[in-house]
Amino acid sequence: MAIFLGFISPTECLSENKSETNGTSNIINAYGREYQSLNGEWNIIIDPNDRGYNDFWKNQKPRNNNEFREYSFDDGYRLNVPGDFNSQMPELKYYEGTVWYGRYFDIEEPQRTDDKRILYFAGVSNVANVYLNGEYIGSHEGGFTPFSFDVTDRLKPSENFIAVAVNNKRKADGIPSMNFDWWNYGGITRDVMLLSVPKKHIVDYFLRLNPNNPSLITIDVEISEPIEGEQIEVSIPEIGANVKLVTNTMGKATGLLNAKKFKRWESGNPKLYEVFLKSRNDTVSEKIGFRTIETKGNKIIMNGVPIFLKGVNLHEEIPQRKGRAFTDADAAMLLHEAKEMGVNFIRLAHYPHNEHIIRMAEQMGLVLWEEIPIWQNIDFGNPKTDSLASNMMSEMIERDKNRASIIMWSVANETWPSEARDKSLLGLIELTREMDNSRLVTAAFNNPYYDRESNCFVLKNDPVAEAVDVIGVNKYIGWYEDWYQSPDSLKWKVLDEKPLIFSEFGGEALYGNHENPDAKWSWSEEYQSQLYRDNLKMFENISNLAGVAPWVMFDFRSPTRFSPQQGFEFNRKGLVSDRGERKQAWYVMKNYYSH
Ligand code: GCB
Repeated sequence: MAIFLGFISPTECLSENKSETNGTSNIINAYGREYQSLNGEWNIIIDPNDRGYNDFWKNQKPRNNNEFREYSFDDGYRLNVPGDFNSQMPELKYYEGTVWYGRYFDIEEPQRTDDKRILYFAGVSNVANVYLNGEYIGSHEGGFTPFSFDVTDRLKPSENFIAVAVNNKRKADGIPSMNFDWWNYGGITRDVMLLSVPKKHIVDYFLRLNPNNPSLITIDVEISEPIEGEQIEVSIPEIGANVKLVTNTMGKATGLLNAKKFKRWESGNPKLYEVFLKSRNDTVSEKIGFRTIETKGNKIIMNGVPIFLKGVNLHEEIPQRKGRAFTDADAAMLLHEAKEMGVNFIRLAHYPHNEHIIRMAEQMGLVLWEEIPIWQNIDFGNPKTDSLASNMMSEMIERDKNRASIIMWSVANETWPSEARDKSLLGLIELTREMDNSRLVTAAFNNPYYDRESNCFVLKNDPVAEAVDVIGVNKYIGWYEDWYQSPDSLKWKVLDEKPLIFSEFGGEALYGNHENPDAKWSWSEEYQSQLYRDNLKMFENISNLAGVAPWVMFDFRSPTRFSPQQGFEFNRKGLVSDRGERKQAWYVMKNYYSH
């Protein structure tokens, strides 16, 4: 008879153990540190009944035939890490539940033998419970931002056993929530690293041009322990600049660096400087760019000059492989295809993308909009959901605040006014500005509406739209909405005192389909490209238009798409097919952007 002891659910496990979580405050620039990669093939156990929370995490000696055990990581399935599980095994295509990942590792001696060892996960979708050598070490919820644990005292020289229970079940109080229009990829989807850092290390820093006086760089630095009086030198050898800062009782220091001689990071001309930060015990360096971003009236101004954002939306999915993107090569494929169309701007939809994409975009001079996965139907007002939203926002800003390419943080996609939503999102906007006053705050709205009397699109009574610096508008005119008037006579007056980005528009087409070109239901390339031409015509009437971003770069997998025209389970609004074929609408946008 099977021994069955009952089990605890992953959610219970998460909340019960939360207080035990000893995740260090997230170290930034993990890739700039000495590390041992824990990527590779991991053993897995698929656990739809959450049986494993009782014991799968215990030390797994390599199988001993005399030992009684009803499960084993050995000799079973294996999955690549990083990588989503849904695209790696046909059995897991639609899976939503727990998968246990387990592996052994010996530790490589770090260069400094008394270093601290930090176990760093760049991203696990969506909830992770982590166990090391038979002990629970912590958990994390949110699939798109990193988390880490100080494991210095828990490691053995060899045969360390790490187990991670990964759960991607959709939840009503989750972010995103029960329904969203992309594949719910689960798994250890990003890099896993064992970092080596000095015991007292530089854990966090933020350098940006001072918005009030852009000939100065404002610097905030934090060391891992609250030591007062520690000196930190920040230098940029290329221009002979340096400054010495001293920490306060919390281990934090602030200062200014003269930035008169700097070349700015510009879209298309992305100057980056190697910046060194040196404390008594630690040195870290990273390439950082400097630019200003602000709004003046209804314009977006970068480095003092108005910029029109020629954009596109991008999911973190490799169309040809039909799975999550996670490598530098993936990033190159996605970004180069976007750049080919002539864009200077990418909206990273609908969640923080991996650092490879963001850093490469920065090197390529592409301007970015980054957002958290608040996507319709969020359980605003639920304290658990609201605190999850704040965590996600903070973790995104923590990780990416030194990236000059990011000019906007977005708090939400397509949410409608209500007391609870307004309170949550206004709170998030405030948090964002507190953490980073050197960027703009935005959100994507689908509630502007056509007012027949004035033949005009308007948006009224939305306090969140009033609060953001830049308003994003998602409208599928010619697709989900019919044209109310001819495109060139349709007017827009949506918060026209501030900049507006048309953050989504488009329609579906199956590459190579030229049948019934005038009919929407045909999914023809002709219909899609005409829809693009019409929208571009309408844009001429939007006085505060500061940028556009078609939905979307590539056809992408979505379980909410059911029609045969779509080839099932694909959103076909891509300008490029899932096999890399450019549709007619791609050329319409290429032409628009070349002027
Ligand atoms: C939207 C959403 C986006 C969807 C898109 C669509 O408004 O923001 O995530 O995929 O529409 O194709 O319907």
